[in-house]
Amino acid sequence: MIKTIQEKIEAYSTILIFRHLEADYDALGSQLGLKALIQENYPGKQVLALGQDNQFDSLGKMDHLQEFEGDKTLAIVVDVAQTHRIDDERFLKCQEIIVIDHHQNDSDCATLFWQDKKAIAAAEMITHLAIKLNWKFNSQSAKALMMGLVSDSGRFLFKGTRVESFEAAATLLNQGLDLDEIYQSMYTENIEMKRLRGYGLSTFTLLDSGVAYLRNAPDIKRRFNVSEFSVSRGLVSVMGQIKGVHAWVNFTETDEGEILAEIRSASVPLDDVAKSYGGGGHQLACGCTLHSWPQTQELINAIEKKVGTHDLK
Ligand SMILES: [Mn+2]
Repeated sequence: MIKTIQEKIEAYSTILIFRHLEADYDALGSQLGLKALIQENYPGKQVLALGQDNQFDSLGKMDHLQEFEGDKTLAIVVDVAQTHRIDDERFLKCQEIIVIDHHQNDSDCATLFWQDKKAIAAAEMITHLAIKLNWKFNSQSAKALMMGLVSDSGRFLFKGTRVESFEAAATLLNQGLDLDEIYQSMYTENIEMKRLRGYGLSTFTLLDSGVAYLRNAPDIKRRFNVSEFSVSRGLVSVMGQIKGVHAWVNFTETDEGEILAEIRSASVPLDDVAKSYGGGGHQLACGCTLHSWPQTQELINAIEKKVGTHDLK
């Protein structure tokens, strides 16, 4: 697989790299890390990272492409495998589409699919790809990949962190990274975000089944002066790592009236529940989009049922 990926990269002079919507550190770290790796190791190639501009400026900026001839172009999609979740649909026009992903979902668009469901981060996969191909790292690729690895592993805390995660981290740290600077840039929050977490922590509901949830109306983001992404992704973690909480869901209504459900679990796999609502992700960290508040109750019921079949302390 890795050799085939190398051959494809060598065969094309233009390579476009894509990642998922609602970019996070792993999506961007994998995307921009891979871009920097290819540029460093194949200097003649045109390599662009596409997708919406975002707030993660510390990782680097997105490229903008007006015209391109898809028939001579290789697309590499990282940290996502399904068309509807990929930011910028121009990958569909490319001659070949390599997908590199660690989520549970199958791919509906890959011409070459490298999936490793056990990898803690797509950045872990790309770091090992580079190690196996003897590619040179530079400070840019190492920093981007490290941020992806650190973020998706929850600072090497999440279940699924493995020997390969630390091997990847060791290789990246050997490039002379300033780990303190990386952690400061990733984990120093503004006061609005801290206040939002305080709100979430003091208001979430915990059911007798050990399932916890939060329901966030659209005005929460305005009340705390934060983004919708901050409410949806930032508040889910406040219900985690609490004794007796086996699974937890953060529901966030958008201005368009859809409800984003971020689902987490301590040990019981819940990705099948997310998939049954058109979503997906990982076994213990997944999500889906719902269309009404009654559906949130259905989802909670489904999770309670799944959790109830397991013997938990
Ligand atoms: Mn990821």
